[in-house]
Amino acid sequence: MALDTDTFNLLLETVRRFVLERLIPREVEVVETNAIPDDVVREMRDLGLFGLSISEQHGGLGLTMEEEVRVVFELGRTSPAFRSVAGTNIGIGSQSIVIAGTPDQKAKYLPALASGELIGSFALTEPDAGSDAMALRTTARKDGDHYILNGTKRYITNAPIAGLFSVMARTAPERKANSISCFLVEAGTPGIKLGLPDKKMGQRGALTCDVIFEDCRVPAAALLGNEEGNGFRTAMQVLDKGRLHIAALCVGIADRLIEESVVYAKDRKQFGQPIAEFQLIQAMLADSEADTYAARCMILDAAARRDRRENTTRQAACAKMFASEMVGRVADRAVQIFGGAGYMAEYPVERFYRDVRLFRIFEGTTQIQQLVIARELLKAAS
Ligand code: COS
Repeated sequence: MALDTDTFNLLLETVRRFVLERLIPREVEVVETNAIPDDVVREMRDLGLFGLSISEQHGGLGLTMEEEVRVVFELGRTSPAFRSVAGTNIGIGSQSIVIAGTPDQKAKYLPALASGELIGSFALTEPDAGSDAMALRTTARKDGDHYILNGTKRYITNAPIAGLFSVMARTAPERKANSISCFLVEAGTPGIKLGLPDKKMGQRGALTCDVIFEDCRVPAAALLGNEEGNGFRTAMQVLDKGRLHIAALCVGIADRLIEESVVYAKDRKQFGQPIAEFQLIQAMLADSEADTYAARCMILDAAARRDRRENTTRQAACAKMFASEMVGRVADRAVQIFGGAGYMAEYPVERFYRDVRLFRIFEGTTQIQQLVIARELLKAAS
């Protein structure tokens, strides 16, 4: 259910101020410590950021998709690591349960995910199953009223701090969607091991690592929806939403990069005048602004369609592809406008340039989005 306009505008304004006053000043600390400070996490919990899209019935704010992306436009104006800690709880870390959980599973986990007391993590990717998600090898073997999980999940966001994993595992050997099921596995269950923290190009503070299951025994009640064979389709539905959320994040970062570029271009003088006076600099600013505006419009349209319960697989893939490529171009132009300074670690544009590279890769590469878009088009025409 949508919030009333005044309440929603107040939320947007609060998040905008929170980003400006509380998050942006802590960006360097996050890079240095590779962690989000506890007091910041507490404030994010108090603001309801962990439960934006989880229903009010389950303790969240119950935002529509359009409202969620508008909040994410704001959250995007700072290091993506801040968004990462809360974003998985309203995205891929909770959506399996929202989409396909039993009433008991929803009641058990969603309130703690919505408050941020529990961190959710989505465990799909494996060493040999990235883009080809259906090739996953992790198995879940039925053993009386339990399942036994074996396998390795890779690059799992928030795994080092997660309390709950949505684990896609094979309950049958054949290559088909029905062979894959989803299990809600609590951290600390015997048989789960975490790998060393991944060393990444950017996004310091957003934690990922391997999650290894070795004869990890979970009760049958951990089977999502109490039904074998719905794991793959659920994962795809989770990603349909997740891709819109990531696209919105790209727009927020692009806005920030444009702002940084404008301030720098007006201040930096060459040939006796601010570089902002040069039309070649203006052209880069204009291209970045038009790119960002186009992505924002696409995302808002896709989100509104999703709120109208239309199938948005194609639109979400379009938005994710366009926005992630777009923010790459905007970051590249920002570095160019900053010139030598843009290559220096002391300026945020250097950090964002590395951070945004991930968006063309995770939650489905650009090439996977192309494949999804084309398949949907061809399917609609047949
Ligand atoms: N919503 C609901 N169901 C979906 C769906 C969606 N968005 N996408 C696919 N499905 C269903 C299909 O309808 C099909 O169902 P049936 O078996 O009943 O026909 C089933 O799932 C299998 O789909 P498909 O045949 O398209 O599977 P493929 O193995 O060809 O792969 C891609 C599909 C490539 C699109 C998928 O593997 C993918 O998205 N890969 C990228 C994974 C990814 O994003 N990883 C990031 C990790 S999370 S950070």
